[in-house]
Amino acid sequence: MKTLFAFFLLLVTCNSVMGTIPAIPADVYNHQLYYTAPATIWEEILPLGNGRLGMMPDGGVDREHIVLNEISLWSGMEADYGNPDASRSLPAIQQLLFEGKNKEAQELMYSSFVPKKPESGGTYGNYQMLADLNIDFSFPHRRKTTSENDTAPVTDYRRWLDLRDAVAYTSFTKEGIDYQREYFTSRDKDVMIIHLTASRRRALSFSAQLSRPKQGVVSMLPGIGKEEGTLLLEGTLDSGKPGREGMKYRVAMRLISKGGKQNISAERGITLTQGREAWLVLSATTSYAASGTDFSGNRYKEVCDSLLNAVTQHVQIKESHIASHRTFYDRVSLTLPFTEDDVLPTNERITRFTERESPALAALYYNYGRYLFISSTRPGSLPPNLQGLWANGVETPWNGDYHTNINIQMNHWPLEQAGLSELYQPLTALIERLIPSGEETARTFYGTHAQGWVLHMMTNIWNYTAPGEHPSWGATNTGGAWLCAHLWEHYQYTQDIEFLKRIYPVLKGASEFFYSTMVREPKHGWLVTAPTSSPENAFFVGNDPTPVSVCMGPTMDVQLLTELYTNVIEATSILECDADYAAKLREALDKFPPMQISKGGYLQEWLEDYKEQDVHHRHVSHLYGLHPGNLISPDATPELANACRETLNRRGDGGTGWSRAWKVNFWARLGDGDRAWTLFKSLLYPAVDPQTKRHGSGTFPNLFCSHPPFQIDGNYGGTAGVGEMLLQSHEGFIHLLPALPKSWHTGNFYGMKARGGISVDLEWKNGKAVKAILTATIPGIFHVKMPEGVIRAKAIIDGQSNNYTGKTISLSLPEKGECVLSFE
Ligand code: FUC
Repeated sequence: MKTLFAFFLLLVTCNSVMGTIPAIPADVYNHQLYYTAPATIWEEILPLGNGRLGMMPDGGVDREHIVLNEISLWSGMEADYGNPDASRSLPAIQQLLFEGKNKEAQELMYSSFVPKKPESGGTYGNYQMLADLNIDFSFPHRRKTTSENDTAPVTDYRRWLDLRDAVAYTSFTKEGIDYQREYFTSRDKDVMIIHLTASRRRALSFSAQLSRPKQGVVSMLPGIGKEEGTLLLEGTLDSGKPGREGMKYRVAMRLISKGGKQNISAERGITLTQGREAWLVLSATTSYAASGTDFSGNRYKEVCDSLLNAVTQHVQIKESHIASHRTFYDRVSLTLPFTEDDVLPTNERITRFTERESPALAALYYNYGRYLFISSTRPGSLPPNLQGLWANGVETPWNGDYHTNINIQMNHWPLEQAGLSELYQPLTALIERLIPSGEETARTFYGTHAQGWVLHMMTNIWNYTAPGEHPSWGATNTGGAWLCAHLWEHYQYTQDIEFLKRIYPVLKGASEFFYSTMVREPKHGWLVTAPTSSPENAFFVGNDPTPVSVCMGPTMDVQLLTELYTNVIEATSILECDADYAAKLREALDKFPPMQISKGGYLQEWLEDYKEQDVHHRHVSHLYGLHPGNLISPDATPELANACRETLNRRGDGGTGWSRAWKVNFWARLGDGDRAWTLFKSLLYPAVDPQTKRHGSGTFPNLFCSHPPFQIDGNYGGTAGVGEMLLQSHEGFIHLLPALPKSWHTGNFYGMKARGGISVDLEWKNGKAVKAILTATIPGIFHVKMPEGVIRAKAIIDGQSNNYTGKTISLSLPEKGECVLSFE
């Protein structure tokens, strides 16, 4: 099936407006980031990762600095945050909310409804970089130089990242000698490899050291017999609790070389003198031992053995690494109109994009998002955190944790559609591990009558589920409900009943929490969450000038819980269980507040038509029902969709990195491709001010999204947005080209997935679909929709040809059945 579009992939998709096509095929630039100088800031560096180990080489000529990461390396420890004051004060807080005294309710929360801190210093911890690897090079001098500093010029410098192969390179020429470095992180062997070559004998000399800003001790394990030794960096992080050890980690590095002389010592690191080809092989592990993952104590001890193993196979490792990466990466392809700007180095391409649009940059961004996802998580690992896998310090912004009021969710938006379904496993496992802690939190914070489990708006690898320490942002208690939407989404895409059976108790437990704790607000008798907040916006009550955040039943909660209850009800009917409970949920759903349109015409964010403190607030939580939720659409609920449009116009097209990415998705769901494209351009706005060098919102030279600072959610949200412009699946329809911007007039994609277990390939020209191939994993009737109105198409299913005409067309496909649709 994929071969159908292989031909198109090789073609340069030329934007005729832009004129001549460079000699190199466009497709290369859909899959490559490149630069003509070493990185000067971290956000210019190319990220590599195997879902657990990460490295970022800056391509420095004399000194190469490589930041290393390991996804489980966290300070802190598991702790009890249960605060008995919380459940005692809950009735009073709710009463104040019933009386419209939100400020007083919030004040009471400050003193009572906050996590109990067991120790000063904090056991919550944070994600930390693993280590710095610095490689200092010395180059042979052809001519006699007068001083050591008299360095010869570097020519033909280039560093690049091949997204298809997941290999990065640096190459340059100095004194007539060509140098090349290649870097990759192998998943199969679980090692990081740097392969260094010089075009002349005895031209490669360097010294490689491992270090860490703190808690790192370097030592060496001598080799046995002829074997070279191993350099180690080890340490123990803070647990945050006096007397308790934190997480331990170990990094190990060895050198293999052809020619030259090796030396190893704890003080100088590993040195090579006058070699020609060398491999630095590194591995690392931590003592994090969460059940069901790979991070066991044994691995910590065995890291040096695994390294030895890899060392003996270093040459073959690259080939198997590329093959295994491609099993993920090659599943999907996207080609969009190309311009001559696309051959520019990536940093210049981003800058040029502010003046002249080039749709192919969206294809690169989409491919990069897929690349980043494959690199930042894998089954058995942890989900990508706020920075994916890549952190360059021991103090990571927002602890580099898992924020659950948008961020970790956005991280997972593109994955199902991009055919990376199994990469849901780390998130699923993380959610399952949270349940015991979430049950505890439900009881301590909400009282003994509280059932099920709850997660507020942030978590970490230590299963934190309590409210955030500041109720103005920490009170949101629908983080778990939102994560349940993801579990359901995975089921919808895969139709995997075994998975549904596994996650049903998680969904049910989340719904039980709300079923047992929601209260009737006095004005209408609606069932609402209380206390809570609409992330992380504030409003004014009456004429009181003090902004408050704590409220009852904000729109986002209503939407999330409508979906949660509906999904649980549907699961009970698929799994034929819990009919009585489903009936109770149905009854409760009837008492939920409706979505309301404010007198200003926009969708109301709160139960009351409060005036918000920040009209341009980055969170647009009340539009959850439009995206990623499925409660609002221009076809099914036109009035609400209009209100969403008003809301978005009022919020504006700016915002932090991830906020812009979300807006791409909103406009795609509203069927406005050009507006989605405008937002995409805003997301791609160069984040580094050329004059001041300060960082704003947009995109860094290495295409990392800038909140600021770097936060990976915007990358994943933007990737999802590109996908949503081309293919959507909700309300029982597969929407082809639902929001195509005018400038994306010609293109193709293959391998994208839609809900219902279906794969879609599509080719379009002049803004109109020409040909599509739908492949079902399970049998079913699939309804296809397109924005043009009436579809006229010939469909060939199992060799049988039929003509279809209609606003939607319904195709019946057998298991693994394929339908080729040719549009008139
Ligand atoms: C949420 C957002 C912030 C930031 C942080 C990590 O709290 O409101 O903008 O993205 O997460």
